[in-house]
Amino acid sequence: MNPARYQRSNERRPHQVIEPITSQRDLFVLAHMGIPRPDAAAWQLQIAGLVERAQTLTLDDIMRLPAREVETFHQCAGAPRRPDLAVRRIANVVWRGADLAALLRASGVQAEARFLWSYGLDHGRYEDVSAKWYVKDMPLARLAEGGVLLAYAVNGEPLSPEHGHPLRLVVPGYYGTNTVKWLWRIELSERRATGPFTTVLYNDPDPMTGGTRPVWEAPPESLIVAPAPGPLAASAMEIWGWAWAAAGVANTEVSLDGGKSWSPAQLQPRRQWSWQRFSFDWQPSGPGNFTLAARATDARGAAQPLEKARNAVHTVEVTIA
Ligand SMILES: Nc1nc2c(c(=O)[nH]1)N[C@H]1C(S)=C(S)[C@@H](COP(=O)(O)O)O[C@H]1N2
Ligand SMILES: [Mo]
Repeated sequence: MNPARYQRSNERRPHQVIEPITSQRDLFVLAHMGIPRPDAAAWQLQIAGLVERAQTLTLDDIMRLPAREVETFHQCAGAPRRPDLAVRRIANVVWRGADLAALLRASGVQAEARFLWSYGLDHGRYEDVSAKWYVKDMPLARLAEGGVLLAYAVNGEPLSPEHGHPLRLVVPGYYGTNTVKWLWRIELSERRATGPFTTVLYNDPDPMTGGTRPVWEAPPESLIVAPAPGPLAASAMEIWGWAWAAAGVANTEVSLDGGKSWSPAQLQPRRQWSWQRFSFDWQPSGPGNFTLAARATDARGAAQPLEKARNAVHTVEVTIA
């Protein structure tokens, strides 16, 4: 691995997240233990565990399968053990790859299989844990909803080393932590994976059950792109940004008073699992300080909390001269 340590780079401020499709060059990089740099010619993917026929595939084998493209938001959940912190690390990309559900159907899924484990080539230490590999899991039932890819390209370009070359898992609607980069093994199991990234990390308290809940699906969230924080002229303007949710966003609202009162915003439809643009025309009533806020509600009726959540409401402080 090079480097063999935690990587976080290419972070952007909300008002910089303007382009509808995030180029690979602008995409944030998150890697817990470092960046492995496998030789694509020697690399292989194993499909194992509760399948009728275990398989080993080369990159050529995977690239010969029918190619699928999926547009989806790509979001880092933030600190693994801080469900109360919103980091707003968000992008929207088009992944290209092979359909994992079709490949597994061809391998034959055994009846007892419930979870899909995915292994990345990276290993080592992250904070107080150490791992032989980066291993994540997901419910096998998610495959039936479609869009789960073995991706080798993003926005038409091959994956760069930082973004998972030669292959990564893509689970549209799930937080980024589940999109395993440098993928080398898929394993079907009756139970959840046992490594640190699915046990001590990335399990949030669940108020509904009193237990914990894996950081899988992304709840509704939104980000104000414009205006940027700071001084503004007293002229008419558009308040706009992006909204997204695993289930799709059903409506968005804007507040001019820090979330005390809300007005409906206009919302564009989503494409596959893409983020959705919202906008609100504002004519400031006069000079003063305003706390702009946006709130998304998803297709299941869940809304963003005001604070203390990964998906807490984003606010922007502006001053009208
Ligand atoms: N193998 C591996 N895959 C990984 C990670 C990792 O540390 N190792 N980090 C995850 C996290 S937390 C995020 S947010 C996304 C980031 O993907 P990107 O760097 O391509 O934007 O990759 C995920 N996949
Ligand atoms: Mo992340």
